[in-house]
Amino acid sequence: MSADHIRRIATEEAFSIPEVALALRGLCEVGAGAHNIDMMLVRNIYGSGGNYQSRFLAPLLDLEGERLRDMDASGVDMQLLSLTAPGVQLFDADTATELATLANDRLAAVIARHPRRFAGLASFAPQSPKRAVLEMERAVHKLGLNGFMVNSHTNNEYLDDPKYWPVLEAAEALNRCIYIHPRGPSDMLSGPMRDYGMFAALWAYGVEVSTHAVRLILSGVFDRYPKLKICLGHMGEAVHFWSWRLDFMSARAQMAGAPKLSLKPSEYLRRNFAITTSGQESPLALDFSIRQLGIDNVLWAIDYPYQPTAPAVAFMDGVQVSDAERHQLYHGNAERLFHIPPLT
Ligand code: 1WB
Ligand code: MN
Repeated sequence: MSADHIRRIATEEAFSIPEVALALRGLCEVGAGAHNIDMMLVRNIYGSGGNYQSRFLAPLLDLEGERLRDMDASGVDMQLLSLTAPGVQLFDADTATELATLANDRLAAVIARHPRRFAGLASFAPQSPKRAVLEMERAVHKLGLNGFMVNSHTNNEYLDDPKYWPVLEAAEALNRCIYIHPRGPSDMLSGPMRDYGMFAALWAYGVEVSTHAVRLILSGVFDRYPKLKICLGHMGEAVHFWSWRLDFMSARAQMAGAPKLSLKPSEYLRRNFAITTSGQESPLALDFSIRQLGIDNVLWAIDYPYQPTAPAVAFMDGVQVSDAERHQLYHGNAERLFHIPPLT
């Protein structure tokens, strides 16, 4: 690599393991949740029969072959890996806890073999908050993983629910960020999303996660856990675009009885959130995001294998920012937020 190469750390990069893929295929075979949006995706990717999305299965399961060649071809130094959506969140608590543990072990093993090429976000099973906390502690202290990944709602519940506060408390205490990745929206949000291909990345994913983020903000959990950091992909799922309106309307909502907040929503967005550019390669949206959230809170991502690598690199190489800012976007912020050792 040339002397002026900027380290590139991609921060929302998906993988799976055969055991999780088989368990998801098992859900298809028993006909689970036939009308559930996640099951539409699961059938597309893991079901037998083949579909336009089934081409993702092989690259998800591959870690050390084509994935590394793809990274090399575009000068991507490191992928921050995470178990792909819906992770373990469709399973019963025991299965989910077991599969999260297995996926985290596998992740740690591949990072140990390629410490300069991979870092990883640990999975946990919110279905059992108590065991989730134990796994989060193990993932950081024993496995050295870099943060956490959760695929939005769990059985239609969001992390502002007090039953999940131990998970938020653990992330804050461990000083590791929780990345909230999309999955099919919860039941009440799903109805209008079934048509026109809207059910996943096209539209439904963003509605699901932006709703999750706004619930967290308005519930007041960031007054309870002021150091908690949440990461959102897809250019922040557009939540920060709503800053002014969130501030204005939440003041009204508080006067009408909503929980009292010590900060404005826009202030929590700057203090408690970071966003990545996964699958959202608009220079205009990036420029707005940097100005609204601060350069420290914006990180580069590809969304491999769902998005092609080369255009994601071309996007970040081409945006009009200073050299120092490009370094932050490409690697400095990821190193700080995800505890990835800087190159010496
Ligand atoms: C797609 C994208 C499908 C993602 C996924 O299924 C995930 C898609 C789990 O583009 O069809 C993703 O992570 O962005
Ligand atoms: Mn993704």
